[in-house]
Amino acid sequence: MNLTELESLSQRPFFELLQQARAVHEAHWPKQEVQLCTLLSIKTGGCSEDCSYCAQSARYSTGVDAERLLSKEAVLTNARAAKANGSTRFCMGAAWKGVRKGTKRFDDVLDIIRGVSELDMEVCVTLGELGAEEAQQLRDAGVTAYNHNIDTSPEHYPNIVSTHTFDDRLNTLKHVQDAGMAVCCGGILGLGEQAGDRLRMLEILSNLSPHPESVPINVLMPMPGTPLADADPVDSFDVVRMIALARIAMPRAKVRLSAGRTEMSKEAQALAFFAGANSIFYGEKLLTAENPSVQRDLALLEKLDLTPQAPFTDVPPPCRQAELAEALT
Ligand code: SAM
Ligand code: DTB
Ligand code: SF4
Repeated sequence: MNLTELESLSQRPFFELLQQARAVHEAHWPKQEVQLCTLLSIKTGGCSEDCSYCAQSARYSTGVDAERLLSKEAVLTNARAAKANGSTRFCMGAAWKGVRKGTKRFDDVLDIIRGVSELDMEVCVTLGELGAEEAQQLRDAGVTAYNHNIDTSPEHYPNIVSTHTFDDRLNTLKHVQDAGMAVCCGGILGLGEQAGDRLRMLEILSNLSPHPESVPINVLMPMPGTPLADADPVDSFDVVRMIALARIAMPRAKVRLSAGRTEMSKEAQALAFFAGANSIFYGEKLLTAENPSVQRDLALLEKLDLTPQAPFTDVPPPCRQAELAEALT
């Protein structure tokens, strides 16, 4: 979708926009299901980058200490617990600028991934920048999706981060696609952006070819000590609008109502599901921040007659990925 189309959609009255998004949602996702994804920070804090929203940057005093990479056993224990709780996608995050092949830490992560990929869950990682070879090795180890957000518009990005560029982000996304992993890419609301920046972000996401398999829409969780600690809160109706626009612009994407649900009422979240959200982060913790409890989320889904989505609904499992890649060569 181009910016002009997104602008005219965004000017529609709230309920008309919601109705249109609902129609697209029902045509593509008729099953009333929500994907449950569990996050685990496998390497917390001490990051070289200066993303002004992030508690894990070493440049700010946020109270988040730098930790070492978790052991494979610790990660597998968390992954098994997530599966037992009903989660179907396990997402591992590391506070790194990126990874390089042949380094010990990358080899250790590949080993962790091989272990998690045996648990029959979708395996997602977010490790920062990747080259073509790193992407290939991740895919071979069993990663089904790679999360790498563009976060905001290219115009606003330099106001938020100075240690890497928007184009660096796009390059990594290209390597992820070329390696045959699903792309998980979205952004954050509340970074001091204008309404037009949000539309530009959607324009870029929806013009990735193919559009991302999943699109996390995060709401800034202001982190004490970061430059955005005192940012203005985002109105929940604006979050719902963004979900509706994402649903219309990317009909086949899993649109994930991501960070910031702790600040949204049950009713606002229900509207977001109505508008096209069909995925959440599930479990008490995001990376460093809080998330609603499992009990609370299961109760909400039950009230809304929504059921958890089975794994591999739209992402081929690792074995199929390898077959598909071979068939293409
Ligand atoms: N270091 C990797 C990277 O930057 O791609 C992976 C981890 S990073 C924490 C993953 C994503 O979390 C960011 O791109 C951003 O969208 C989201 N995020 C981080 N801090 C956040 C915050 N305080 N509020 C909302 N979303 C946040
Ligand atoms: C994404 O878009 N949101 C997640 C995941 N991808 C890695 C991270 C949210 C982080 C929220 C702040 C924190 O926990 O520190
Ligand atoms: Fe580092 Fe990622 Fe946080 Fe940026 S968002 S400071 S790259 S962990």
